[in-house]
Amino acid sequence: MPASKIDSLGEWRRTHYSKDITPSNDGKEVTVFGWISSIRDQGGLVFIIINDNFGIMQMTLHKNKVSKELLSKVESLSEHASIGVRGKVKTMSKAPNGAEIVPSEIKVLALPQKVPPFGLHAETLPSMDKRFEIRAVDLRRPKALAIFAIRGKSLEIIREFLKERGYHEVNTPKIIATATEGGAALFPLLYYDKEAFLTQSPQLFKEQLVMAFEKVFEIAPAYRAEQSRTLQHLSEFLSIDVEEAFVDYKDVMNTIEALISRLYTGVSKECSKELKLLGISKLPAIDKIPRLTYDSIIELLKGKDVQIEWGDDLSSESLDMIADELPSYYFITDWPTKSKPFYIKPASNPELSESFDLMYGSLEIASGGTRIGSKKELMKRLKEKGLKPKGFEYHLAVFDYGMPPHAGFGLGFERLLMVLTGQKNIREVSVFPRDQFRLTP
Ligand code: AMO
Repeated sequence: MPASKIDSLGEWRRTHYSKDITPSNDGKEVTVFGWISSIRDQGGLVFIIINDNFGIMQMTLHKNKVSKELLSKVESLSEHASIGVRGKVKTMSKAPNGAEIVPSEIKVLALPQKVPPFGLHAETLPSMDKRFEIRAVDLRRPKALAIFAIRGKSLEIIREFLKERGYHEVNTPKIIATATEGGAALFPLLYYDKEAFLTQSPQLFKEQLVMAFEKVFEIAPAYRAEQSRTLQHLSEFLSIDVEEAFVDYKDVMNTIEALISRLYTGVSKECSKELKLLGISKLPAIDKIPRLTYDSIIELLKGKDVQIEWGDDLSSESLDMIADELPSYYFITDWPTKSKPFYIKPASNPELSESFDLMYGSLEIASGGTRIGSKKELMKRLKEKGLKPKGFEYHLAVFDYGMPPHAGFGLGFERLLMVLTGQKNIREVSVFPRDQFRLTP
């Protein structure tokens, strides 16, 4: 594209956003900026949809009423071009927000040199890998924008909910010395001259922090070197971690229930346009989430064509069968102690633990439990799990000073968003997903 076709920004600055192009500003002179998501040439009229930070606005050009210069500029435009527009707001019931802009001047600020291998509004898309090579452009699709509007709003609602209830937001180190989540693999790294790892979970930090803050939460990335490529695993995901003193796992499940309920009400209210765009006419109201013990799940599986012994973790095959009967949210509680990490508290029958997983059909959304409060017991459980207490000395040390009873949970935010936005692949709800085969962009 010849450089002469590109205008400089110069002194132009935005006076209004798309959300301000409404009948209440009828007649007002405005300067707006954005990128073009659609152009329709209908004989004497050209309709251009411009996207900005707050949504979309329409610019309408009457070909026989504008200067040659303006017309030739408009003819040079295509989807994805970035432009600035000066013009007057005019009430127009069919336009987004009930008004449009009739331009007097246009600045062409960036023109695409390539046509993306997918249309912004296309129903069928090329493979995800192809789209993700230019993810920033892919994110301009209205459906992707809707997902991330819901993602942003959900985070806001969750933070607000936790803060209202008195949880302190904390940030803990992401470079750590020892593993916490047995099964999940670590990413090793060189920390000066020592081996260190990227954190799998802020588990031990959040537990320690209840000593001082009593109620804490953290929203931060967690890293898992997942060896298989699935639709629900990322190597880097956003973990919502909550920990609280003087409660047990049942109280924590109540908190999750209230959190999910608030999230659904809030997203329904504030993101109805985005949900509709994603084909979701209405989110259900979530009130009580059923609680089923691990034992009852095993009973349920007994009549089915699946091999499972008491004490086994639930295979994806088993989970699919459970999902046929429990397609929405439910908790699986009181897991066998041996299937849970060392910090989970065994129940009065020590074969069982005070633990739960929050499920949505076959998808695990969160897990948590009551924690062990005594150093002696924690050391015993570490050994039973084949871990060396020496590696956890820094953690065990604080238990000498009186650790209050406490409980908490960790929730995979992208998985929750998959459910909220109806996505089958977790990568669609992450701006730049990381998996075994993707380290760029
Ligand atoms: P857990 O290992 O079950 O528990 O992880 C908590 C939640 O994190 C999500 N999750 C993932 N999401 C995307 N990609 C992954 N690779 C991935 N791995 C896990 C899941 C899961 O339920 N410390 C405990 C929590 C606690 O007890 O407080 C923990 O990390 O949704």
